[in-house]
Amino acid sequence: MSLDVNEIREDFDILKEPMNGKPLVYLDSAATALKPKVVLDRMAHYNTKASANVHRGVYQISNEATQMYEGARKTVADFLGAASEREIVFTKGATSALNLVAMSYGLHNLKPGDEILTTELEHHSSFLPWQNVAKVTGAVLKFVPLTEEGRVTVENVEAAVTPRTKVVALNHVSNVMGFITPIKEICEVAHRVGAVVVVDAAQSAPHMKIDVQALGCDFLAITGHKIYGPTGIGALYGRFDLLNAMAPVEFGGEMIDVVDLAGSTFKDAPFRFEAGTPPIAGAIGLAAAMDYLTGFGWDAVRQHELALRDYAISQLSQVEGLQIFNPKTDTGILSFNLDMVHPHDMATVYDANGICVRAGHHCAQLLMRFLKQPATLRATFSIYNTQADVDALVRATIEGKETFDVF
Ligand code: C6P
Repeated sequence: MSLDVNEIREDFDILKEPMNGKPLVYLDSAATALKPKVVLDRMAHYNTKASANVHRGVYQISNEATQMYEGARKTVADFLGAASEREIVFTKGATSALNLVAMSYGLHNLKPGDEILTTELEHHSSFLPWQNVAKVTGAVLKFVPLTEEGRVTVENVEAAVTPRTKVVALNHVSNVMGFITPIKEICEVAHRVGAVVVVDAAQSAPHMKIDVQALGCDFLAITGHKIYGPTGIGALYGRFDLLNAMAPVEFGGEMIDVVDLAGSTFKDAPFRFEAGTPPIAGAIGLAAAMDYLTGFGWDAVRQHELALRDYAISQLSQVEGLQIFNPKTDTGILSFNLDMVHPHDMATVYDANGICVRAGHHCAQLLMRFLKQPATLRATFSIYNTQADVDALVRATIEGKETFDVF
């Protein structure tokens, strides 16, 4: 089955709103995806019909709220193929999920001389928490060399892993290159030396089926707003034995077992990691978004996005002086620059044409250094994008080239 994009576009009111007097062409879903009506409706339902706190009240609407919130946890567990919803911690997003692993597992389990393996392909949210763990614990941060193209390979991980490797932290899909990392095989290599694998799946979760058990990873982070859900919600998957042995990093309401002057005890995972009132509407919205997305079928989603990718590459390649940094991208994420034109200048032309793309270092400065670029343009293709969107992008690119042509 292929996607009915016209029907999908009806679910996103924002696509009817012009930008700078032009029809909106939204090609920045890797930064944040648009939110369909069903997500807003389910959040509104909670806020208008059952707006009570969870796990606390003994009255009807509080029970309803708890059921919706815990139901959302089950939806996330199913979405990720987790063995149990006890392996799902709700967080603010991928950043806080990755920080949680580093600050709890990392700071408590690593010691001087231990090795953390990561890559220059990482988003800052996947790299900086481990740089901090290395600084605090005396562990050594090591980098898997990327291929010339910028990929992480199993062979290079295998060559970099040592008996001292305790953590392997890397993304499933790069937010700049769109490459898929061979996580399953890397997990096998890492587990041979007893290391845990922490996967940043912020950019894979919106585009492909994730099965944490099949991947064999120990931790995996996702963020709701890239999966057509709301901002302020994400999730950490953690293998239950690991998660339940980890110390909380935030302390407060509802994460406790017994509180006493002499000391306190805490609930089992995942609740010990959810101190205070959680983002209830966010969790409910995230579950709605996951139901919405999986309803299309992963094959149809992937086929649609890859067809747009192929069309965009074929069209953009004809623009003289345009360099695509990832012509073999595995997803709908495309990074490019026009010779001698700063991406922010180009972004102003796109903006004037109603086109949203991202220009900048994409929170991946290590990778910008690898690419020898201060910044790039990035367009991402998603379920609501069309060939007409690609055509608009190409037209504006040619206009930008003519506007800024320095030769
Ligand atoms: N990348 C982008 O434009 P948060 O901000 O916590 O929702 O997600 C952080 C994050 C983590 N890992 C990867 C691979 C990401 O791409 C992101 C967010 C956005 O590429 C904003 S910088």
